[in-house]
Amino acid sequence: MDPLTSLPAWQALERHSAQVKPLHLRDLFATDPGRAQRFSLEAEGILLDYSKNRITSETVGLLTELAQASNLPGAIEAMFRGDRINITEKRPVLHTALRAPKGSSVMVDGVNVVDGVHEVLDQMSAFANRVRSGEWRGFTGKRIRNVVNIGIGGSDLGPVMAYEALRHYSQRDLILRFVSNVDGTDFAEAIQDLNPEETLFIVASKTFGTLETMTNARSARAWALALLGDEKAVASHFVAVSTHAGRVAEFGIDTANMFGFWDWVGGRYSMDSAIGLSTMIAVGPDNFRAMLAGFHAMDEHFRTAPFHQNLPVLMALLTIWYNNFFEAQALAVLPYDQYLKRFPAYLQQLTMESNGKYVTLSGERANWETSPVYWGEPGTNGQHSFYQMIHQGTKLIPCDFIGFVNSLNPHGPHHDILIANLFAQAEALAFGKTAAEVRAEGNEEWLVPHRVFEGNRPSNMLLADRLTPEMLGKLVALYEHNVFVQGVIWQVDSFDQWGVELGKVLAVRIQPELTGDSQLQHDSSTNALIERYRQARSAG
Ligand code: G6Q
Repeated sequence: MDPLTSLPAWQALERHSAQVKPLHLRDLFATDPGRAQRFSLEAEGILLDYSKNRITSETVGLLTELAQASNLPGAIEAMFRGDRINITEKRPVLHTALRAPKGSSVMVDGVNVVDGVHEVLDQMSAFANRVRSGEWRGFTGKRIRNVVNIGIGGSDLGPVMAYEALRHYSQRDLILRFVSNVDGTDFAEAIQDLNPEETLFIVASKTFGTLETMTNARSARAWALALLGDEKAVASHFVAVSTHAGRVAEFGIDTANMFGFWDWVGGRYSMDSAIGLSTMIAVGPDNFRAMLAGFHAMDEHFRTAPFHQNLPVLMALLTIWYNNFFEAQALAVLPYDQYLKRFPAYLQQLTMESNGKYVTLSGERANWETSPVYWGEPGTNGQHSFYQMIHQGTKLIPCDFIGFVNSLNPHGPHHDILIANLFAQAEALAFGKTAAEVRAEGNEEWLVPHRVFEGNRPSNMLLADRLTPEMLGKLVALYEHNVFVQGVIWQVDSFDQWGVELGKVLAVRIQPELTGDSQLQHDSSTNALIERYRQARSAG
Protein backbone atom coordinates (compact mmCIF):
# COMPACT_ATOMS: atom_id res chain seq x y z
CA MET A 1 0.00 0.00 0.00
CA ASP A 2 1.49 3.36 -1.04
CA PRO A 3 1.75 5.86 1.81
CA LEU A 4 -1.22 8.19 1.64
CA THR A 5 0.90 11.29 1.31
CA SER A 6 2.67 9.92 -1.77
CA LEU A 7 -0.56 9.56 -3.77
CA PRO A 8 -0.77 12.11 -6.61
CA ALA A 9 -4.38 12.84 -5.54
CA TRP A 10 -3.14 13.75 -2.07
CA GLN A 11 -0.43 15.99 -3.42
CA ALA A 12 -2.91 17.67 -5.73
CA LEU A 13 -5.12 18.37 -2.71
CA GLU A 14 -2.17 19.88 -0.88
CA ARG A 15 -1.53 22.30 -3.73
CA HIS A 16 -5.23 23.01 -4.10
CA SER A 17 -5.72 23.70 -0.39
CA ALA A 18 -3.16 26.49 -0.58
CA GLN A 19 -5.38 28.16 -3.19
CA VAL A 20 -8.61 27.63 -1.25
CA LYS A 21 -7.40 28.73 2.20
CA PRO A 22 -7.44 32.47 1.40
CA LEU A 23 -11.00 32.30 0.00
CA HIS A 24 -13.86 33.47 2.20
CA LEU A 25 -17.31 31.90 2.18
CA ARG A 26 -18.75 35.42 1.92
CA ASP A 27 -17.09 35.85 -1.47
CA LEU A 28 -17.74 32.30 -2.64
CA PHE A 29 -21.47 32.84 -2.06
CA ALA A 30 -21.49 36.39 -3.42
CA THR A 31 -19.93 35.36 -6.71
CA ASP A 32 -21.99 32.22 -7.20
CA PRO A 33 -25.78 32.46 -6.75
CA GLY A 34 -26.16 28.74 -7.50
CA ARG A 35 -23.75 27.62 -4.78
CA ALA A 36 -26.32 26.30 -2.30
CA GLN A 37 -28.00 24.19 -4.99
CA ARG A 38 -24.73 22.95 -6.41
CA PHE A 39 -23.41 21.83 -3.05
CA SER A 40 -26.60 20.24 -1.76
CA LEU A 41 -27.54 16.62 -1.99
CA GLU A 42 -30.72 14.86 -1.05
CA ALA A 43 -30.88 11.12 -0.52
CA GLU A 44 -32.88 8.78 1.66
CA GLY A 45 -34.95 11.66 3.02
CA ILE A 46 -31.89 13.56 4.24
CA LEU A 47 -30.84 16.87 2.78
CA LEU A 48 -27.14 17.55 3.12
CA ASP A 49 -26.38 21.19 2.41
CA TYR A 50 -22.58 21.30 2.30
CA SER A 51 -22.33 24.64 0.57
CA LYS A 52 -21.05 26.36 3.71
CA ASN A 53 -17.79 24.48 3.41
CA ARG A 54 -14.54 26.05 2.26
CA ILE A 55 -14.55 24.23 -1.03
CA THR A 56 -14.90 24.76 -4.74
CA SER A 57 -16.10 22.29 -7.36
CA GLU A 58 -12.46 21.40 -7.92
CA THR A 59 -12.15 20.44 -4.24
CA VAL A 60 -14.96 17.90 -4.54
CA GLY A 61 -13.41 16.50 -7.71
CA LEU A 62 -9.98 16.12 -6.12
CA LEU A 63 -11.40 14.57 -2.94
CA THR A 64 -13.35 11.98 -4.92
CA GLU A 65 -10.16 11.26 -6.88
CA LEU A 66 -8.46 10.60 -3.56
CA ALA A 67 -11.26 8.17 -2.68
CA GLN A 68 -10.71 6.36 -5.99
CA ALA A 69 -6.94 6.34 -5.54
CA SER A 70 -7.47 4.80 -2.08
CA ASN A 71 -9.52 2.06 -3.72
CA LEU A 72 -12.64 2.98 -1.79
CA PRO A 73 -14.88 1.09 -4.25
CA GLY A 74 -12.95 -2.11 -3.58
CA ALA A 75 -12.96 -1.51 0.18
CA ILE A 76 -16.74 -1.00 0.23
CA GLU A 77 -17.33 -4.23 -1.65
CA ALA A 78 -14.89 -6.09 0.59
CA MET A 79 -16.79 -4.97 3.69
CA PHE A 80 -20.24 -5.86 2.36
CA ARG A 81 -18.96 -9.18 1.01
CA GLY A 82 -17.62 -10.24 4.41
CA ASP A 83 -13.87 -10.17 3.72
CA ARG A 84 -11.77 -10.19 6.89
CA ILE A 85 -11.10 -6.47 6.71
CA ASN A 86 -10.57 -6.20 10.47
CA ILE A 87 -7.10 -7.52 9.88
CA THR A 88 -5.66 -7.33 13.38
CA GLU A 89 -8.54 -9.40 14.76
CA LYS A 90 -8.85 -11.44 11.54
CA ARG A 91 -12.60 -10.83 11.37
CA PRO A 92 -15.15 -9.83 8.80
CA VAL A 93 -17.01 -6.58 9.52
CA LEU A 94 -20.64 -7.25 8.80
CA HIS A 95 -22.89 -4.91 10.74
CA THR A 96 -24.56 -4.35 7.37
CA ALA A 97 -25.75 -7.99 7.49
CA LEU A 98 -27.65 -7.18 10.72
CA ARG A 99 -30.10 -5.15 8.69
CA ALA A 100 -30.10 -7.14 5.48
CA PRO A 101 -33.66 -8.10 4.53
CA LYS A 102 -34.90 -11.63 5.04
CA GLY A 103 -34.04 -13.78 2.07
CA SER A 104 -30.85 -11.93 1.15
CA SER A 105 -27.51 -13.59 1.40
CA VAL A 106 -24.17 -12.76 2.99
CA MET A 107 -21.85 -15.74 3.26
CA VAL A 108 -19.27 -16.21 6.01
CA ASP A 109 -17.36 -19.48 6.00
CA GLY A 110 -19.99 -21.08 3.76
CA VAL A 111 -22.94 -20.01 5.94
CA ASN A 112 -25.57 -17.44 5.03
CA VAL A 113 -25.43 -15.24 8.14
CA VAL A 114 -28.63 -13.38 7.25
CA ASP A 115 -30.68 -16.44 8.20
CA GLY A 116 -29.19 -16.40 11.71
CA VAL A 117 -29.78 -12.66 11.98
CA HIS A 118 -33.49 -13.11 11.34
CA GLU A 119 -33.76 -16.04 13.72
CA VAL A 120 -32.41 -13.87 16.52
CA LEU A 121 -34.63 -10.96 15.50
CA ASP A 122 -37.66 -13.24 15.73
CA GLN A 123 -36.53 -14.53 19.12
CA MET A 124 -36.04 -10.93 20.33
CA SER A 125 -39.45 -9.90 18.96
CA ALA A 126 -41.24 -12.74 20.75
CA PHE A 127 -39.51 -11.90 24.01
CA ALA A 128 -40.02 -8.14 23.66
CA ASN A 129 -43.73 -8.69 23.02
CA ARG A 130 -44.04 -10.86 26.13
CA VAL A 131 -42.41 -8.19 28.29
CA ARG A 132 -44.40 -5.35 26.73
CA SER A 133 -47.74 -7.14 27.07
CA GLY A 134 -47.11 -8.21 30.66
CA GLU A 135 -47.13 -11.88 29.75
CA TRP A 136 -43.54 -12.30 30.96
CA ARG A 137 -43.80 -12.30 34.74
CA GLY A 138 -41.30 -11.84 37.51
CA PHE A 139 -40.57 -14.65 39.97
CA THR A 140 -43.40 -13.62 42.32
CA GLY A 141 -45.88 -13.31 39.46
CA LYS A 142 -45.71 -9.54 39.07
CA ARG A 143 -45.55 -7.80 35.73
CA ILE A 144 -42.20 -6.37 34.60
CA ARG A 145 -42.23 -2.58 34.90
CA ASN A 146 -38.50 -1.85 34.80
CA VAL A 147 -35.86 -2.94 32.34
CA VAL A 148 -32.24 -2.33 33.27
CA ASN A 149 -29.59 -2.78 30.59
CA ILE A 150 -26.18 -3.60 32.04
CA GLY A 151 -23.38 -3.14 29.53
CA ILE A 152 -20.56 -0.76 28.67
CA GLY A 153 -18.98 0.81 25.59
CA GLY A 154 -20.59 -0.64 22.50
CA SER A 155 -22.98 -2.62 24.68
CA ASP A 156 -24.30 0.57 26.27
CA LEU A 157 -23.80 3.67 24.16
CA GLY A 158 -25.87 2.51 21.20
CA PRO A 159 -28.78 1.21 23.31
CA VAL A 160 -28.92 4.28 25.53
CA MET A 161 -28.63 6.65 22.56
CA ALA A 162 -31.37 4.79 20.66
CA TYR A 163 -33.65 4.66 23.69
CA GLU A 164 -33.33 8.40 24.21
CA ALA A 165 -33.68 9.10 20.48
CA LEU A 166 -36.82 6.98 20.16
CA ARG A 167 -38.40 7.76 23.52
CA HIS A 168 -41.35 9.30 21.72
CA TYR A 169 -42.16 5.83 20.36
CA SER A 170 -41.57 3.99 23.63
CA GLN A 171 -44.09 2.19 25.81
CA ARG A 172 -44.46 4.72 28.58
CA ASP A 173 -45.40 2.34 31.38
CA LEU A 174 -42.01 0.65 31.12
CA ILE A 175 -39.05 2.28 32.83
CA LEU A 176 -35.73 1.79 31.02
CA ARG A 177 -32.44 2.33 32.83
CA PHE A 178 -28.84 1.84 31.72
CA VAL A 179 -25.96 0.90 33.99
CA SER A 180 -22.46 1.01 32.56
CA ASN A 181 -19.90 2.50 34.92
CA VAL A 182 -18.13 0.27 37.41
CA ASP A 183 -18.61 3.13 39.87
CA GLY A 184 -21.16 1.65 42.28
CA THR A 185 -23.05 4.91 42.14
CA ASP A 186 -24.27 4.10 38.64
CA PHE A 187 -25.86 0.86 39.79
CA ALA A 188 -27.12 2.26 43.10
CA GLU A 189 -28.87 5.20 41.44
CA ALA A 190 -30.34 3.01 38.70
CA ILE A 191 -32.08 0.66 41.12
CA GLN A 192 -32.71 2.85 44.15
CA ASP A 193 -36.44 3.30 43.47
CA LEU A 194 -37.07 -0.06 41.77
CA ASN A 195 -38.79 -3.16 43.07
CA PRO A 196 -36.82 -6.30 42.11
CA GLU A 197 -40.07 -8.22 41.68
CA GLU A 198 -40.87 -5.97 38.72
CA THR A 199 -37.35 -5.57 37.32
CA LEU A 200 -35.73 -7.33 34.40
CA PHE A 201 -31.97 -7.09 33.89
CA ILE A 202 -30.48 -7.44 30.44
CA VAL A 203 -26.81 -8.30 30.78
CA ALA A 204 -25.42 -7.13 27.45
CA SER A 205 -21.87 -8.21 26.82
CA LYS A 206 -20.41 -9.66 23.68
CA THR A 207 -17.63 -11.41 25.60
CA PHE A 208 -19.51 -11.81 28.89
CA GLY A 209 -16.18 -11.16 30.55
CA THR A 210 -15.99 -7.37 30.73
CA LEU A 211 -15.00 -6.33 34.24
CA GLU A 212 -17.45 -3.45 34.60
CA THR A 213 -20.42 -5.35 33.22
CA MET A 214 -19.79 -8.49 35.20
CA THR A 215 -19.27 -6.49 38.40
CA ASN A 216 -22.58 -4.69 37.84
CA ALA A 217 -24.33 -7.93 36.84
CA ARG A 218 -23.16 -9.66 40.03
CA SER A 219 -24.36 -6.71 42.11
CA ALA A 220 -27.70 -6.85 40.32
CA ARG A 221 -28.04 -10.55 41.01
CA ALA A 222 -27.16 -10.08 44.68
CA TRP A 223 -29.64 -7.19 44.98
CA ALA A 224 -32.43 -9.13 43.29
CA LEU A 225 -31.82 -12.36 45.19
CA ALA A 226 -31.58 -10.58 48.55
CA LEU A 227 -35.20 -9.60 48.08
CA LEU A 228 -36.50 -12.50 46.02
CA GLY A 229 -34.74 -15.06 48.19
CA ASP A 230 -34.36 -17.88 45.67
CA GLU A 231 -31.68 -18.70 43.06
CA LYS A 232 -34.46 -19.77 40.71
CA ALA A 233 -35.57 -16.14 40.46
CA VAL A 234 -32.56 -15.45 38.19
CA ALA A 235 -34.37 -17.13 35.29
CA SER A 236 -37.28 -14.68 35.49
CA HIS A 237 -35.24 -11.53 36.08
CA PHE A 238 -32.07 -11.92 34.02
CA VAL A 239 -31.53 -12.38 30.32
CA ALA A 240 -28.25 -12.17 28.45
CA VAL A 241 -27.10 -10.76 25.15
CA SER A 242 -23.80 -12.32 24.25
CA THR A 243 -21.72 -14.39 21.87
CA HIS A 244 -20.47 -16.54 24.76
CA ALA A 245 -23.03 -19.16 25.87
CA GLY A 246 -20.59 -20.89 28.26
CA ARG A 247 -20.02 -17.79 30.37
CA VAL A 248 -23.72 -16.92 30.32
CA ALA A 249 -24.57 -20.35 31.74
CA GLU A 250 -21.78 -20.05 34.32
CA PHE A 251 -23.32 -16.79 35.53
CA GLY A 252 -26.57 -18.63 36.12
CA ILE A 253 -28.62 -17.35 33.22
CA ASP A 254 -30.54 -20.02 31.33
CA THR A 255 -29.15 -20.01 27.78
CA ALA A 256 -32.76 -20.26 26.57
CA ASN A 257 -32.90 -16.64 27.72
CA MET A 258 -29.80 -15.67 25.81
CA PHE A 259 -29.87 -13.65 22.61
CA GLY A 260 -26.86 -14.29 20.45
CA PHE A 261 -24.77 -12.41 17.99
CA TRP A 262 -21.52 -13.01 16.22
CA ASP A 263 -17.85 -12.08 16.29
CA TRP A 264 -18.25 -10.25 12.97
CA VAL A 265 -20.26 -7.57 14.80
CA GLY A 266 -17.98 -4.99 16.41
CA GLY A 267 -19.11 -3.63 19.78
CA ARG A 268 -19.59 -0.06 18.58
CA TYR A 269 -21.43 -1.34 15.48
CA SER A 270 -23.79 -3.58 17.44
CA MET A 271 -26.83 -1.49 18.34
CA ASP A 272 -28.95 -3.19 15.69
CA SER A 273 -27.96 -6.69 16.81
CA ALA A 274 -29.38 -8.37 19.93
CA ILE A 275 -27.49 -5.65 21.85
CA GLY A 276 -30.52 -3.56 20.86
CA LEU A 277 -32.87 -5.77 22.91
CA SER A 278 -33.58 -2.94 25.36
CA THR A 279 -34.40 -0.66 22.42
CA MET A 280 -36.77 -3.26 21.03
CA ILE A 281 -38.51 -3.74 24.37
CA ALA A 282 -38.90 0.04 24.69
CA VAL A 283 -40.23 0.79 21.20
CA GLY A 284 -41.57 -2.58 20.08
CA PRO A 285 -40.49 -4.95 17.31
CA ASP A 286 -42.18 -2.99 14.51
CA ASN A 287 -40.37 0.23 15.31
CA PHE A 288 -37.12 -1.68 15.74
CA ARG A 289 -37.53 -3.25 12.33
CA ALA A 290 -38.36 0.15 10.86
CA MET A 291 -35.05 1.36 12.30
CA LEU A 292 -33.28 -1.59 10.65
CA ALA A 293 -34.94 -0.72 7.34
CA GLY A 294 -33.51 2.78 7.70
CA PHE A 295 -30.03 1.38 8.29
CA HIS A 296 -30.42 -0.85 5.24
CA ALA A 297 -31.62 1.99 3.03
CA MET A 298 -28.49 3.97 3.91
CA ASP A 299 -26.31 0.88 3.35
CA GLU A 300 -27.71 0.58 -0.16
CA HIS A 301 -27.24 4.28 -0.84
CA PHE A 302 -23.63 4.06 0.36
CA ARG A 303 -22.94 0.99 -1.68
CA THR A 304 -24.44 2.22 -4.94
CA ALA A 305 -24.41 6.03 -5.19
CA PRO A 306 -21.57 7.67 -7.12
CA PHE A 307 -19.13 9.29 -4.72
CA HIS A 308 -20.09 12.89 -5.53
CA GLN A 309 -23.72 12.01 -4.70
CA ASN A 310 -22.99 9.77 -1.77
CA LEU A 311 -23.83 11.18 1.67
CA PRO A 312 -21.39 9.19 3.82
CA VAL A 313 -18.60 9.52 1.25
CA LEU A 314 -19.00 13.28 0.90
CA MET A 315 -19.14 13.82 4.64
CA ALA A 316 -16.04 11.71 5.17
CA LEU A 317 -14.13 13.51 2.43
CA LEU A 318 -15.02 16.87 3.93
CA THR A 319 -13.74 15.68 7.29
CA ILE A 320 -10.49 14.63 5.65
CA TRP A 321 -10.30 18.00 3.89
CA TYR A 322 -10.26 19.93 7.17
CA ASN A 323 -8.45 17.33 9.25
CA ASN A 324 -5.57 16.85 6.86
CA PHE A 325 -5.34 20.05 4.85
CA PHE A 326 -6.58 22.72 7.30
CA GLU A 327 -5.07 21.25 10.50
CA ALA A 328 -8.53 21.10 12.11
CA GLN A 329 -8.29 19.03 15.29
CA ALA A 330 -11.95 18.65 16.16
CA LEU A 331 -15.43 18.28 14.72
CA ALA A 332 -18.60 19.32 16.53
CA VAL A 333 -21.84 17.38 16.06
CA LEU A 334 -24.75 19.61 16.95
CA PRO A 335 -28.20 18.02 16.81
CA TYR A 336 -31.07 20.45 17.14
CA ASP A 337 -33.32 17.83 18.65
CA GLN A 338 -33.47 17.03 22.33
CA TYR A 339 -34.11 13.37 21.60
CA LEU A 340 -30.62 13.17 20.10
CA LYS A 341 -28.99 14.27 23.31
CA ARG A 342 -26.83 11.14 23.54
CA PHE A 343 -26.00 11.08 19.83
CA PRO A 344 -22.71 13.00 20.21
CA ALA A 345 -21.60 10.66 23.02
CA TYR A 346 -22.46 7.69 20.83
CA LEU A 347 -20.49 9.20 17.95
CA GLN A 348 -17.48 9.80 20.16
CA GLN A 349 -16.99 6.08 20.45
CA LEU A 350 -17.96 5.30 16.87
CA THR A 351 -15.52 7.81 15.42
CA MET A 352 -12.62 7.98 17.84
CA GLU A 353 -12.42 4.33 18.82
CA SER A 354 -12.57 3.45 15.14
CA ASN A 355 -10.09 5.91 13.70
CA GLY A 356 -8.06 7.24 16.63
CA LYS A 357 -4.98 5.31 15.52
CA TYR A 358 -1.42 6.14 14.53
CA VAL A 359 -0.53 2.74 13.07
CA THR A 360 -1.51 1.93 9.49
CA LEU A 361 -2.74 -1.39 8.14
CA SER A 362 0.82 -2.17 7.11
CA GLY A 363 2.04 -1.62 10.67
CA GLU A 364 3.82 1.64 10.01
CA ARG A 365 3.36 4.93 11.74
CA ALA A 366 1.01 7.20 9.81
CA ASN A 367 2.73 10.45 9.01
CA TRP A 368 -0.65 12.14 8.59
CA GLU A 369 -3.40 13.05 11.01
CA THR A 370 -6.18 10.53 11.70
CA SER A 371 -9.43 10.99 13.66
CA PRO A 372 -10.38 14.44 14.83
CA VAL A 373 -11.93 14.87 18.28
CA TYR A 374 -15.69 14.52 17.92
CA TRP A 375 -17.90 16.13 20.47
CA GLY A 376 -21.15 18.01 20.76
CA GLU A 377 -24.33 18.83 22.60
CA PRO A 378 -27.85 19.42 21.44
CA GLY A 379 -28.74 22.91 20.28
CA THR A 380 -29.63 25.37 21.59
CA ASN A 381 -27.84 24.41 24.84
CA GLY A 382 -24.40 24.36 23.23
CA GLN A 383 -24.91 27.92 22.01
CA HIS A 384 -24.79 29.09 25.61
CA SER A 385 -21.56 27.31 26.37
CA PHE A 386 -18.87 26.28 23.87
CA TYR A 387 -20.11 27.92 20.64
CA GLN A 388 -18.07 30.99 21.64
CA MET A 389 -14.94 29.05 20.73
CA ILE A 390 -16.37 27.85 17.43
CA HIS A 391 -17.24 31.43 16.45
CA GLN A 392 -14.22 33.33 17.75
CA GLY A 393 -11.65 30.81 18.98
CA THR A 394 -8.24 30.22 17.45
CA LYS A 395 -9.09 26.70 16.29
CA LEU A 396 -10.98 25.74 13.17
CA ILE A 397 -13.88 23.51 14.19
CA PRO A 398 -16.08 22.21 11.37
CA CYS A 399 -19.64 21.50 12.51
CA ASP A 400 -22.30 18.97 11.56
CA PHE A 401 -25.69 20.51 12.28
CA ILE A 402 -28.67 18.15 12.38
CA GLY A 403 -32.30 19.28 12.36
CA PHE A 404 -35.82 18.10 11.59
CA VAL A 405 -38.58 20.02 9.84
CA ASN A 406 -41.26 18.59 12.10
CA SER A 407 -41.09 18.33 15.85
CA LEU A 408 -42.42 15.26 17.63
CA ASN A 409 -43.63 17.65 20.33
CA PRO A 410 -45.03 20.71 18.58
CA HIS A 411 -45.61 23.21 21.38
CA GLY A 412 -46.48 26.72 20.28
CA PRO A 413 -43.49 28.57 18.88
CA HIS A 414 -40.78 26.23 20.25
CA HIS A 415 -39.92 24.47 17.04
CA ASP A 416 -39.66 27.58 14.87
CA ILE A 417 -37.42 29.16 17.52
CA LEU A 418 -35.27 26.04 17.58
CA ILE A 419 -34.91 25.87 13.82
CA ALA A 420 -34.33 29.62 13.50
CA ASN A 421 -31.39 29.16 15.84
CA LEU A 422 -30.12 26.18 13.87
CA PHE A 423 -30.07 28.09 10.60
CA ALA A 424 -28.76 31.24 12.28
CA GLN A 425 -25.74 29.51 13.75
CA ALA A 426 -24.67 28.05 10.42
CA GLU A 427 -25.16 31.47 8.80
CA ALA A 428 -23.24 33.31 11.52
CA LEU A 429 -20.36 30.83 11.35
CA ALA A 430 -20.03 31.11 7.60
CA PHE A 431 -20.55 34.83 7.05
CA GLY A 432 -19.61 36.38 10.36
CA LYS A 433 -19.78 40.13 10.90
CA THR A 434 -17.26 42.57 9.50
CA ALA A 435 -15.64 45.52 11.30
CA ALA A 436 -17.61 47.84 9.05
CA GLU A 437 -20.85 46.21 10.15
CA VAL A 438 -19.83 46.44 13.80
CA ARG A 439 -18.96 50.14 13.40
CA ALA A 440 -22.22 50.81 11.59
CA GLU A 441 -24.02 49.59 14.71
CA GLY A 442 -22.47 52.50 16.59
CA ASN A 443 -19.92 50.55 18.64
CA GLU A 444 -16.99 52.38 20.16
CA GLU A 445 -13.79 51.78 18.24
CA TRP A 446 -11.96 49.86 21.02
CA LEU A 447 -14.82 47.35 21.14
CA VAL A 448 -14.81 46.69 17.40
CA PRO A 449 -12.25 43.82 17.36
CA HIS A 450 -14.14 42.03 20.14
CA ARG A 451 -17.41 42.19 18.27
CA VAL A 452 -16.12 41.17 14.86
CA PHE A 453 -16.93 37.64 13.70
CA GLU A 454 -14.41 36.56 11.09
CA GLY A 455 -16.77 33.95 9.73
CA ASN A 456 -15.47 31.42 7.21
CA ARG A 457 -16.23 28.69 9.77
CA PRO A 458 -17.42 25.63 7.81
CA SER A 459 -20.46 23.52 8.55
CA ASN A 460 -22.66 20.81 7.10
CA MET A 461 -26.42 21.00 7.51
CA LEU A 462 -28.34 17.74 7.69
CA LEU A 463 -32.06 18.31 7.47
CA ALA A 464 -34.75 15.61 7.53
CA ASP A 465 -38.50 15.54 7.89
CA ARG A 466 -38.83 14.10 11.41
CA LEU A 467 -37.03 11.81 13.79
CA THR A 468 -38.63 8.44 13.11
CA PRO A 469 -37.10 5.03 13.91
CA GLU A 470 -36.29 4.69 10.22
CA MET A 471 -34.58 8.08 10.16
CA LEU A 472 -32.53 7.21 13.22
CA GLY A 473 -31.30 4.10 11.42
CA LYS A 474 -30.35 6.19 8.40
CA LEU A 475 -28.49 8.74 10.49
CA VAL A 476 -26.50 6.15 12.40
CA ALA A 477 -25.62 4.25 9.23
CA LEU A 478 -24.61 7.55 7.63
CA TYR A 479 -22.02 8.08 10.36
CA GLU A 480 -20.95 4.42 10.42
CA HIS A 481 -20.09 4.60 6.73
CA ASN A 482 -18.61 8.07 7.07
CA VAL A 483 -16.20 6.61 9.64
CA PHE A 484 -15.48 3.66 7.37
CA VAL A 485 -14.52 5.92 4.46
CA GLN A 486 -12.25 7.98 6.69
CA GLY A 487 -10.54 4.81 7.90
CA VAL A 488 -10.00 3.51 4.36
CA ILE A 489 -8.35 6.75 3.30
CA TRP A 490 -6.24 7.01 6.45
CA GLN A 491 -5.27 3.34 5.95
CA VAL A 492 -6.12 2.30 9.52
CA ASP A 493 -8.03 -0.69 10.86
CA SER A 494 -11.25 1.03 11.91
CA PHE A 495 -12.56 -2.07 13.63
CA ASP A 496 -10.02 -2.92 16.32
CA GLN A 497 -9.32 -1.03 19.56
CA TRP A 498 -5.99 -2.17 20.99
CA GLY A 499 -5.53 1.21 22.62
CA VAL A 500 -8.04 0.38 25.35
CA GLU A 501 -6.14 -2.70 26.58
CA LEU A 502 -3.15 -1.43 28.57
CA GLY A 503 -5.13 0.51 31.17
CA LYS A 504 -7.33 -2.55 31.80
CA VAL A 505 -4.28 -4.73 32.45
CA LEU A 506 -2.71 -2.21 34.81
CA ALA A 507 -5.99 -1.82 36.74
CA VAL A 508 -6.05 -5.56 37.40
CA ARG A 509 -2.54 -5.26 38.82
CA ILE A 510 -3.30 -2.17 40.92
CA GLN A 511 -6.60 -3.34 42.42
CA PRO A 512 -5.12 -5.78 45.00
CA GLU A 513 -2.40 -3.25 45.78
CA LEU A 514 -5.00 -0.77 46.99
CA THR A 515 -5.95 -2.98 49.90
CA GLY A 516 -2.79 -5.08 50.37
CA ASP A 517 0.60 -4.09 51.76
CA SER A 518 2.71 -5.41 48.90
CA GLN A 519 5.82 -3.63 47.72
CA LEU A 520 4.79 -1.15 45.03
CA GLN A 521 6.76 -1.30 41.83
CA HIS A 522 5.33 1.47 39.73
CA ASP A 523 6.72 4.89 38.87
CA SER A 524 6.99 7.34 41.77
CA SER A 525 3.73 9.09 40.90
CA THR A 526 1.63 5.93 40.73
CA ASN A 527 3.30 4.54 43.89
CA ALA A 528 2.56 7.75 45.79
CA LEU A 529 -1.07 7.82 44.67
CA ILE A 530 -1.62 4.22 45.75
CA GLU A 531 0.09 4.92 49.11
CA ARG A 532 -2.01 8.00 49.63
CA TYR A 533 -5.21 6.05 48.90
CA ARG A 534 -4.19 3.20 51.21
CA GLN A 535 -3.38 5.56 54.10
CA ALA A 536 -6.51 7.65 53.69
CA ARG A 537 -8.69 4.55 53.50
CA SER A 538 -7.12 2.90 56.54
CA ALA A 539 -7.53 6.16 58.47
CA GLY A 540 -11.22 5.80 57.66
C1 G6Q B 1 -16.44 -1.47 20.95
C2 G6Q B 1 -15.53 -2.01 21.93
C3 G6Q B 1 -16.00 -1.87 23.36
C4 G6Q B 1 -16.94 -2.96 23.82
C5 G6Q B 1 -17.03 -2.93 25.35
C6 G6Q B 1 -17.98 -3.94 25.91
O1 G6Q B 1 -16.28 -1.53 19.76
O2 G6Q B 1 -15.21 -3.30 21.58
O3 G6Q B 1 -16.59 -0.63 23.63
O4 G6Q B 1 -18.19 -2.82 23.24
O5 G6Q B 1 -15.75 -3.10 25.89
O6 G6Q B 1 -17.59 -5.22 25.55
P1 G6Q B 1 -18.51 -6.45 25.82
O7 G6Q B 1 -19.76 -6.31 25.03
O8 G6Q B 1 -17.73 -7.66 25.44
O9 G6Q B 1 -18.84 -6.43 27.30
